[in-house]
Amino acid sequence: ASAGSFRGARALQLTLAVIKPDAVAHPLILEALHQQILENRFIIVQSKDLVWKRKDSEKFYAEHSGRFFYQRLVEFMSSGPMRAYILARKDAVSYWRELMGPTKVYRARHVAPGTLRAQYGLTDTRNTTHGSDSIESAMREIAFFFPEFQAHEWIEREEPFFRVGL
Ligand code: IDP
Repeated sequence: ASAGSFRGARALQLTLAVIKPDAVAHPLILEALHQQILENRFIIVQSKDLVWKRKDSEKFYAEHSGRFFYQRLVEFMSSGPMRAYILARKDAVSYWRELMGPTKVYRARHVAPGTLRAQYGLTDTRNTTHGSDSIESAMREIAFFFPEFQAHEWIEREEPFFRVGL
């Protein structure tokens, strides 16, 4: 078979996944979330631990400025270490969003009890994980967290047979 017919290759996609400070603060929860990434057969392209300054938090969540939870959110996201991942998988963007569950933890517990936020989230703000909501957001957010990562180069050099959703 030609390289282009490699099973599943055409649907391989990149996404940004982040384990937020509430979950990184608990080693067992961090480990459980990491295991979920592996068990769901994501390829970990890159990962790193980092701490945001308040201005990073404000910039990343600028679209929410003015919302009632904005101050709480930016303070929380700059309150301690996070772990960020560039993940690759078939339908990575929607698959990770499904796994995380709804934004609001109380709602997640009712409608999607098996999801990461339902299982490990503390509050609507401290909801354990972030995931890009579209391919376009994924590219922007990957660049925000991993400015040195060259998505196009990775696709061409490392995975020449994959057509990542770009
Ligand atoms: P998402 O993280 O599921 O994409 P967004 O609406 O983009 O959801 O919100 C970004 C983050 O802001 C959420 O993950 C959560 O931490 C926080 N947030 C969103 N809505 C609320 C709320 O109603 N109360 C408190 N925090 C919220």
